[in-house]
Amino acid sequence: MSTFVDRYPDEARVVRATLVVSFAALGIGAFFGLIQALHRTGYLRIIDSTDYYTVLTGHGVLLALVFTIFFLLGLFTWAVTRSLERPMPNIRLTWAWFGLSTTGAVFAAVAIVAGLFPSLDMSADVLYTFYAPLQAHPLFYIGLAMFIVGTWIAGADWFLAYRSWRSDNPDERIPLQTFMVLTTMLMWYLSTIGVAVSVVVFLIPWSFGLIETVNPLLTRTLFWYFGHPVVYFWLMPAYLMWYTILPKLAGGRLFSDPLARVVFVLFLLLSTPVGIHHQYLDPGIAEGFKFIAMTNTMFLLLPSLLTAFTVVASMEHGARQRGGEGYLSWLGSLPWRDPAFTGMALAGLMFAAGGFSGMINAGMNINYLVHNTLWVPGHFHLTVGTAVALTMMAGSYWLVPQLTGRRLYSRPIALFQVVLWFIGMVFMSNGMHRAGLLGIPRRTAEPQYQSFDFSATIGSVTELRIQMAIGGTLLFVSVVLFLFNVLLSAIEDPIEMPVDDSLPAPLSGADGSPVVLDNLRLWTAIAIVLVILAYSLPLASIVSDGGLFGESGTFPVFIEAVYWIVGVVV
Ligand code: HEM
Ligand SMILES: [Cu+2]
Repeated sequence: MSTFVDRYPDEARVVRATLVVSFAALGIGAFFGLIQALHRTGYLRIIDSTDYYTVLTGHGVLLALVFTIFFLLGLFTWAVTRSLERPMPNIRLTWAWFGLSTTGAVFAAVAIVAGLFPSLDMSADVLYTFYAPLQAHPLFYIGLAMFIVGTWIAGADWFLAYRSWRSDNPDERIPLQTFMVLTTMLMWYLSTIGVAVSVVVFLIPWSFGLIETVNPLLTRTLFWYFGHPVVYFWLMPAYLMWYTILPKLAGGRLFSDPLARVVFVLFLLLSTPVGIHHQYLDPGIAEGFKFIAMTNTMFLLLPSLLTAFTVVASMEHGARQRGGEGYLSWLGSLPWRDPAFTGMALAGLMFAAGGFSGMINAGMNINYLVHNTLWVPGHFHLTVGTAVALTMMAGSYWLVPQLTGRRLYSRPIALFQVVLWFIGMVFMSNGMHRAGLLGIPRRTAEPQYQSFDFSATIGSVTELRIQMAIGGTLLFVSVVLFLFNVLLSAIEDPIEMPVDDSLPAPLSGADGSPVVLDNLRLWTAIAIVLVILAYSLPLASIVSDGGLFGESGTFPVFIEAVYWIVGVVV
């Protein structure tokens, strides 16, 4: 028996490198998170309030973009290699995308952190959403552009691996993990076009002073065109682990391979045409377009509910294999002492809660109540901050041994760590959600307005602040434990078989399902049509109102694009 690192030493090296970058970003980003949580609740202030935006930008970019996406780059490389059972076609290309995206991420991080040192005359306090009118140093945008191009090349690398596998296996179904990687990347190519245009055509020339103005609404819309699908770019690696690793850890097998494929195809089709649901309060977009975005968003519930069903069914199957019985008492037969299992299961549980607050965000009228309040970070610390981040940490406890050939330093500490994250997040996100309902704003160093009282119907604002501060502190401690455990694992002595890395076949395999599911060209074509339907009119309207490079329009707007297009046609 051999493990991944023995079979694919070159690939294992790249995956380890991506994880090092990912975890470094996690450590620094979590430290920034702790500073914020203590600063805005007023318990400990080690920075000036004027530096809050710098720290917040560092937190958002390092965690939501660098930590998650580098983990994805490593995980997908591992998944493609092991599921196609062949090395990457050209390991130099693999290192090339690693180098490019790492350099880009470092550039962006340097531009942000430089903001803390006034003598450096460089800053990027533009938050992880980085749209105009906030402006960053060119290095920040250039770094982002390199990072994104790096992910494009990584996708090309995986498609090349697939192509060479396909020429040897013309009639086989695409292995499930590779199928997940390819559909995710197709979605990524489609959606990153928006942010790439925004950064390269508008923000970079603007930050260099080559153009005077930009149309802020246009850069916002191009950002959110990408900003919703990026959510699935965070989630898909977690889904990949829930579908293909979690059932095995639970002691069973994936319930249905075809259902998993359907879910990934649905995400490819539905994630991009909904981004306008982040812009319900933008005055320059007509209500009708917002309404369409809301309807499309509700369809996205379907793949999420299918996932909940499939993953829970697979866990139940595992529990019954281990002797579990009864309607619910099978839950007790799950391997709760395994940190990888427990971390992922708790992450999934939190995701359900995040799904509920997400539905509230998605509703056009309820959104007006919670928009730009602390409710919103409360929501996404459940989704990306727990469903994704905790799954990645938990998954590492199973992955890192295969990538290093060494056993995990401490399972009890690992178990404690994942539970600590769960508890910390219960506190912090409960505090944030409720604070949001009181109207306490997000992205604010000092939300304690003069002569203004936030009054709670249950509990008190002080109680919410304490919850956020305690929760944030527990989360930071959890990250520190995680990093130490992984670091110490890397210097253990190598052993023959550090972890059981085999993955059992699904209960219901791909063979019985329609071949059309594997027709990636067809799904991509439909996805493109849906994007054109959802975005051509709003974009035409935004440009005709405000100009490509900005000029003041008239607000509020009605569906002028319709008149505009009718005018062109007639
Ligand atoms: C140690 C763990 C963490 C702590 C203590 C923490 C704390 C916070 C706090 C207090 C805020 C709100 C700041 C404000 O609006 O004024 C925030 C925002 C945010 N957090 Fe975290 N967080 C943690 C982990 C994470 C993780 C793991 C992710 C994503 C993977 C994440 C992503 C974000 C993002 C995207 C924002 C919004 C930034 C913005 O508004 O531009 N956080 N965090
Ligand atoms: Cu969204």
